Amino acid sequence: MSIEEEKLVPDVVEEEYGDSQIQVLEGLEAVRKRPGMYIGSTGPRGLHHLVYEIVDNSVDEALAGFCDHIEVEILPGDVIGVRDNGRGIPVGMNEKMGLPTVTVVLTVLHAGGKFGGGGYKVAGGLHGVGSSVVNALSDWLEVEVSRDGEIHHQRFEKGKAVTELTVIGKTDQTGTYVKFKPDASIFTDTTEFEYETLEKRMREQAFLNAGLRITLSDLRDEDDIKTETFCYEGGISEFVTYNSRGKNPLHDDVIHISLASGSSIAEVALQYSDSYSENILSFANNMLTVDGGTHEQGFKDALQRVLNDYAFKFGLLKEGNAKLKGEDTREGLTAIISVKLEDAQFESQTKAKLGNTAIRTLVSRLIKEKLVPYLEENPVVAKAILNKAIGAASAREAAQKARERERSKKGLLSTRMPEKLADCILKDPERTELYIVEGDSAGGSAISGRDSNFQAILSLWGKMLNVEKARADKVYGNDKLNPVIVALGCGLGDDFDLSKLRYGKVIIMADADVDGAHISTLLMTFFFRYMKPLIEEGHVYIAQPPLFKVAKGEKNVRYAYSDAERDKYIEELGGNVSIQRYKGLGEMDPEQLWETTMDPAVRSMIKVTIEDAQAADATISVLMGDQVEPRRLFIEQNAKYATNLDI
Ligand code: 0R9
Repeated sequence: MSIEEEKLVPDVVEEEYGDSQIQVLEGLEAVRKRPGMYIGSTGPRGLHHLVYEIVDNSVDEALAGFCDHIEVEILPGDVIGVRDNGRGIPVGMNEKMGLPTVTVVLTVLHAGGKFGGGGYKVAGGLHGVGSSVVNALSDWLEVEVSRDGEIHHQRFEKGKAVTELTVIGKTDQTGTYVKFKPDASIFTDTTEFEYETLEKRMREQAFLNAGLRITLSDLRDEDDIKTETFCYEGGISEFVTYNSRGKNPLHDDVIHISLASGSSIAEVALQYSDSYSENILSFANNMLTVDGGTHEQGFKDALQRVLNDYAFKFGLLKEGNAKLKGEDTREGLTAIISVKLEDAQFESQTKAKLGNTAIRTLVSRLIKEKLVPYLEENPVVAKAILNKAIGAASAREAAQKARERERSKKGLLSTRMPEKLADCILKDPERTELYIVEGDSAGGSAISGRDSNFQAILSLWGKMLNVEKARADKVYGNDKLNPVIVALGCGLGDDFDLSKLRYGKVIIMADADVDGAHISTLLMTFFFRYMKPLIEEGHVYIAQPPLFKVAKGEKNVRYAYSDAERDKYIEELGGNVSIQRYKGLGEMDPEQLWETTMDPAVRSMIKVTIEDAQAADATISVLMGDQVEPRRLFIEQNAKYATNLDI
């Protein structure tokens, strides 16, 4: 730090403000000592959380009705800039602290509403408390408040004010701009922001706050500038449409209902499709509640009750018929539940589960008071929904029977491995790998090329069942999937037991063409729906066979995995080379397959990870749709190249 700068730092300030300044420094110290307590982690998740904390403040200003545009920029050096066009954080003196309110907001832990001079109360009501945490965890942070015709500026370093709040210009606008650089000595894993992660959150916030405009820009690489604006007048209705893209809706309109009571409001949007999956996301005060809670449970219970009542009232189910189960009434359902309330109680630190019981009643009333009349006024829609639920109930009963049949046969089958499995010698799943290979000829090459100590090969043939388009009863006992289930050894669905997994790595090896992508996708969908922990725990990989062999004579041979790599090798070898394009795995002899795709020392594989199982659940339908492009994007976004160290 330079001498000039040093003069500006607290010494003087501390004498002047005494106790309050000490309180500030102690607070910041606590955050820097235990960052995890305040932002969950110091990994990538915690890093991105910093942006959410700042943006949440702008969203609160929007909820209060004073702001309609938020701009988020990723600047060179992974600096984040957030701008809103609200009233601007108050700049007047906070008498109690003896500091300007904006300084208090940025330096005092849990400041926010409390120091707002009583004027700060919004439906969200929870936020405005994170700015000081972000400040404490930043190498530096600058704030610019446009208010009362002037632009006020202050700079902080590692949470401490290094300048006074100073007027730096005139303006006819109002708003707040916060720019910060996360402290690399705290975020030791990485300080690099992922555009896609911020994109997902900003889009979500725009859906949850109808009409709010959020612009996200990535300005890090001047040759590859990205910018997107999210603004949805339809709010959560459009969120449902977005999440059910790729599915065939059973009714044209998204059903969108809301009900307010006191200071709380509950809002639900829903649509049924002909798919078999359910995709419900719930939010409390704009925060995703991954583990649900009273709002989600209230919705599910009320939906089940209302659909049963309708079915019996209008004769779709007769006296003596079994009632629809909850899961029957949610087959093919895409829904968003959003509640806003004061004093939200979360059952876990991560705010993943809402606990307020009054919200259960509010959501229940919402369904009863708004969905029942909707169904009665729209009998065609009601019939479509109920036929779906009744169909689901019969399929559930059939699946139950199929499962029981399989279970009773299991005694005979359990030790008999599939015919098409060439097993490995070792039995320790820490070391073993299963290659699932399409087609007998590629399977043959893989069997000859492998290291049979730890590599097992399972060849698949024929048309694989698309589980996205089949109900559970078709999956149990399916002759194409059964060999996979038996070879892995952990069962499926409710009976899935990861501890029984026979191979630590399950590697899908398919041709690098559309058919290959198709079979990989079908298998991933199957794992996702019926063996989710297998993906969640990082056991699923996709092999990466090369696309080209570039050779100069017999000695100089290189394998290229992309066009660019091919061109690089052509140049490196000084031209005049022979180039072979591999159309399929079958064209490689066993040695080549080992050398390029199976040898752990040199191979590269994609590890399939699901950061966000909920989002993937929505995407999997896109993936199984007829278009190739969304599928390619999914694979790109959800699969990460594993380094050779990982594999
Ligand atoms: C770029 C990120 N934006 C913010 O952090 C932000 C905070 C904030 C705010 C108010 C308006 N805009 C904001 N943007 C505000 C203004 C007033 C009352 N309440 C809130 C007002 O003009 O009276 N504040 C969030 C907390 C506080 N302000 C407060 F505690 F200082 F009041």
